[in-house]
Amino acid sequence: MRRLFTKPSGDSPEPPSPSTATGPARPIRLVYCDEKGKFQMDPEAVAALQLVKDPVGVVSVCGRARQGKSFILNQLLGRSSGFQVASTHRPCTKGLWLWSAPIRRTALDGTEYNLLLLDSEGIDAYDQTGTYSTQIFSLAVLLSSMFVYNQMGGIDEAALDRLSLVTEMTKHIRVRASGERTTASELGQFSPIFVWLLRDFYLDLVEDNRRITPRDYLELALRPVQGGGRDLAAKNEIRESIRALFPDRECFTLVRPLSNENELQRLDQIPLDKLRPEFRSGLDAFTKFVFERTRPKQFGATVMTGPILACITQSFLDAINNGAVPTITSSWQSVEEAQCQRAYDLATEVYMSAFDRSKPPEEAALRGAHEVAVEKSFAAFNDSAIGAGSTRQKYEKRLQNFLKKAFEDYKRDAFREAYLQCSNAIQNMEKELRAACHTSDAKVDNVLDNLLTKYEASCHGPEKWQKLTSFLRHSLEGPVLDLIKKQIDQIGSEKSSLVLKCRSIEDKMGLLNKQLEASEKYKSEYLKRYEDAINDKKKLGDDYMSRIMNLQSKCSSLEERASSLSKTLDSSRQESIEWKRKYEQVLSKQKAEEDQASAEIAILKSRSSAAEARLAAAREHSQSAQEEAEEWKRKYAIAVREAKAALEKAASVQERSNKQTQMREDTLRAEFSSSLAEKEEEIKDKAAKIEYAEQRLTTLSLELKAAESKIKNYDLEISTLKIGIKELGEKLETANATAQSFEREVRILEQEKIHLEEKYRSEFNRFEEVQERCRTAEREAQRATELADTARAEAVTAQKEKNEIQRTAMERLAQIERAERHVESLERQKADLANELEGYLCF
Ligand SMILES: Nc1nc2c(ncn2[C@@H]2O[C@H](COP(=O)(O)OP(=O)(O)O)[C@@H](O)[C@H]2O)c(=O)[nH]1
Ligand SMILES: [Mg+2]
Repeated sequence: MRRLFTKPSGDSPEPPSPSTATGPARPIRLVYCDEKGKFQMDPEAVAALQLVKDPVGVVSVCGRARQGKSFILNQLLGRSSGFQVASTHRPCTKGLWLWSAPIRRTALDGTEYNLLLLDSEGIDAYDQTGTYSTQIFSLAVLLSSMFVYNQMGGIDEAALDRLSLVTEMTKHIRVRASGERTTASELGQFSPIFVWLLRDFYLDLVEDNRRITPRDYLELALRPVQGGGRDLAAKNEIRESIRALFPDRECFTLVRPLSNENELQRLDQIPLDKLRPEFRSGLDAFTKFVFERTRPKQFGATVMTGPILACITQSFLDAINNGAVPTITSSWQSVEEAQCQRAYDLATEVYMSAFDRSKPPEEAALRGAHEVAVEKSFAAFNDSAIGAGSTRQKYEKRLQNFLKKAFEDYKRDAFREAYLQCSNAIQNMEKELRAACHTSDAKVDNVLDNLLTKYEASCHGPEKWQKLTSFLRHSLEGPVLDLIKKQIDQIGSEKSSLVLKCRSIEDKMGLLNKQLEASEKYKSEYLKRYEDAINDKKKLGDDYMSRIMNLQSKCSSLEERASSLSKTLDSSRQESIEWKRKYEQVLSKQKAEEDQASAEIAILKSRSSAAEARLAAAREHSQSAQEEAEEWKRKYAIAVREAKAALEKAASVQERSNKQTQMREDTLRAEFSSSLAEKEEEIKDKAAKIEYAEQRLTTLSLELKAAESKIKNYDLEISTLKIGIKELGEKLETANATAQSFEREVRILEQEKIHLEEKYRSEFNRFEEVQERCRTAEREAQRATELADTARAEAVTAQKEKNEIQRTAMERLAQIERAERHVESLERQKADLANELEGYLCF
């Protein structure tokens, strides 16, 4: 549900100000009666309606006060509170109230629309004459798609009588502005669906012992009453007018919602499920009917929208306030007129702002911009305009005329301005061209190109090319031709100087080519020499390498031999040391033996001394025994003999041992001396060998030294060779550098040659280009002359056509004037007739 307005000001019936245009949904005054008794529209409601651009369907509920109208409207809204449900006699502000939030609905045929609910207040509350009630009643009928007449109880004579307001309505509304009084059936064509809602209905709907529907009940009630009498005619008239006014009608009955009287007073506070089921089902049927059958209100092709509703309400109120009778057709027409006028104003504004004034002033571009703006303008018009009849067509036509005129005016101004611009530009171009032709280095094609590009970009309009053509013709025949002739002369002289230059360059090139050949020859010779030197160097290198290898191998074999000899020397030395050690062993052994012999001798000496001692003892004993006896002489003699023998024996033993020792010594000596001699011999031999080896060694080391000195010599030679190679390399490098510098020189010379060739070619091309431009300029001059001729011929034809059109236009104007005069006379006739008719009516 859309919400349009702000919070209501509580219970106060005072309308909120239009500035509070947002907020929760609530009832707002649509129409009220001011202090002067004039009907007014509340600006807030108007503003709210202006926002509802889609089609609207209007359901209004009318009837006497305090009969549950507001309650039933709240049920349609699906709310317990909405429109004020009053339990007292305090009436709300008189008039029509609108629920601020339209209900978005889709009709059975798929049409989307906004459902607006209208509540009527104050009908017959204070109205003694009934005029006010009738006016509100009429207004509600005129504005609604569905008109609900709410009433307590059944349809009886009193109820019908109360509805006689309806018959009153015909006095208050007219279908057309002129003509007779409008009948109820005429009004019926514009009537809403009529629903008679009967509240607290208690009757059984039975007729001739069969159940009937509320609709049947309504139809029965509206059936003419049979009989006679004055009242009867009045009764039937009421019935007749209701039937005529509401051809599409329906009736719904609702039982009393609750039996408790007190609770009935505050029905809006009782939950729906506490109400009687019969009431609830009746309410459902009624709600369903309202939602299904309501359609957007329509008049002819114009579908009611929020703004139209506001507009038409105002139109009806104006009529009522002026004491006139609201006229449906005129009101709708005035609404259509106003809406179409607004649409027209808007469309013209849209056209003026949408027209792209930045487009160049050329027919096609301007027409394109015009068409775009026209499309937007018509879209704006169609968005706002209503109806499909003559009013709309009239405004469409006016809009078309306006657009056409606006476009023509704009085009004329734009073309005039463009013409002036072209003329100015051409004048400037002439000046510039003349100035350019007089400069020394004048390049007329450049100047012309620049001028033409500038002209093309900045100048527009239908005369653009004609002006340019005449300018070109004048320029080409005048200053440009002179300049070109001058240039051709210049180029001729330039060409001959270039040819001369070219020849000298060719000579130079021949010389340079020769130099190049010589240097190339020199280069190849040098390269050959360089290669030979390299080969020699390689050979020498190889030779030296092989010699070095040989020497190295010899050296290594000598080293091997020296090492083997030193090994043999070492082993001989080892052997001689061994022999020395053995000799020392033998010597020590001999010494030991000598020591043993001397020890034995010492022992023997000690023994002999012991024997001498014993002999001395014996001698003492013999002396002692001399006294004793001569006997002992023999013993003595024996002892002497024995001693002698012992002495002899000792001497012989000593001799023998001495001999033996001597012998042994001699043998040992002999043995030792022989072995010594042997060893000495061996030593001698070894020493000789060593000597020989040493001699060899010295010879070998001498040889080694010689080889080393040789190697040194070789090294020296190698280093000298290396220096030679280095020198050769350096020479080679310098030769390379010279060759490279020669090559560079050659390249520079070649580049010079290419450059000179290019220069020659470009000069040649320029010469050809100039010739070509000359030719093009001549051709263009030719073409420009042709174009000028064609343009002249076209201008003549256009002039003829213009004359023809002017003539036709004059004729048309005369026709229009005639038609206008005819229309005026017809209108005068019509006015006369109207006056006559009015006089007749008054009469
Ligand atoms: N008896 C009866 N009272 C009702 C019914 N609907 C509403 N009322 C009560 O009637 C009083 C007036 O209701 P309201 O909707 O303001 O009537 P309005 O003046 O016609 O808009 C309130 O106290 C409601 O509670 C109904 O169907 N039957
Ligand atoms: Mg009410």
